[in-house]
Amino acid sequence: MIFDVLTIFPGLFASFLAESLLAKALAKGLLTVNLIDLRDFTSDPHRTVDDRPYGGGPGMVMKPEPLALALESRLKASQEPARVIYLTPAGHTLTQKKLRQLATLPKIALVCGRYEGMDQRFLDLMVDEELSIGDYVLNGGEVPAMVVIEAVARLLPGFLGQGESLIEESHSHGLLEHPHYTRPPVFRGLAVPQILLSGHHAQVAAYRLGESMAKTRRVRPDLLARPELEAETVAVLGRPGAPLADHKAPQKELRALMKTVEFNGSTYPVDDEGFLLDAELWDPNWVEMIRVNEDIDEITDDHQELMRLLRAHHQERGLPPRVRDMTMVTGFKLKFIYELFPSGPGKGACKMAGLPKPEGCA
Ligand code: JCE
Repeated sequence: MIFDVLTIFPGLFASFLAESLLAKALAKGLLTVNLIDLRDFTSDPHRTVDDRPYGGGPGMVMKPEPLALALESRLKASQEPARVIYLTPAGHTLTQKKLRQLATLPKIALVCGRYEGMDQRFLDLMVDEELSIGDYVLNGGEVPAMVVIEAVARLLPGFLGQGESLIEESHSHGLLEHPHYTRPPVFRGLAVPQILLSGHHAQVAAYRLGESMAKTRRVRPDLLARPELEAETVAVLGRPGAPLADHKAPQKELRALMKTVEFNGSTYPVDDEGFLLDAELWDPNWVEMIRVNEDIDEITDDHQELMRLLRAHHQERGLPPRVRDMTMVTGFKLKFIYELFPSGPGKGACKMAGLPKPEGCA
């Protein structure tokens, strides 16, 4: 993919193209950006690119000759004619759909205006398409051209890792993004929503879809106007204005209640009975801490196997196994579980395995 950028400010593009994923894509040859300085296509000593508007009025207009000569010089430089796009607040609004079309083209010339705009005859003769990046006015087309380059580049095969591009497809269901969280599990009194720590993929996906729908309804209800989305959103959230079900109500600040424990320099968020709240943080150091607390002499292979079985069950179901199911889930006799974990299957085994407290546990 080749971009030719026609501008009187090529310097504006230098750091934009020299950093980040875009720089990598340019280095890989995934795309090429040719910067063309319109002043190189003037023939007067002052390198003049603008002139006063016919009919009067404030401001200046870009002269057509340097623009036309610059485009024609690019035509000579390669066989392939470019799709010529002029960025202007008077253009069609750029959409992701439009960007997907642009990403299939071999060559695009982006014409950046300044002043009050271009001589209309250049537009009539040489421009294929006028695009606006949104309903606001900038001082020129350079920032809009960068927007087009960046948004097209990330659609090119190989720009994002293979995985990421697939993710993009499966997530572009026309809704706004769900919230994201990373470590630490508690930040300034706000905890990460419990469901995200559970390790249960189906429940996480359902939670995120609900959050996306709620956000979209709040911020961009216009995006829900498609009938299939409308119906699905009502199915998940109920009618607009209806109170949210308890389990879907936004989790506010019960968060400050979360405790942490520290062991050998690691900090773990726990509930008030000491069960680990973030399944991701489970590690040998946690196991060692519980071993000491539970007064167990040594972690044996049987301890390890029991924990593996409990964790597998939790992964699959999203819930820790209930104590009454523990024999069935693990194949271990209850008496043997008590020998391994003298305080029992819930308090000892689930806690050491990094699971939440199971239902029916004393
Ligand atoms: C531009 C200007 C119109 C007064 C060349 C603005 C595109 N989405 C966009 N916002 N702004 C632009 C844009 C693009 C090119 C030019 N101006 C300034 N435009 C009326 C001033 C000149």
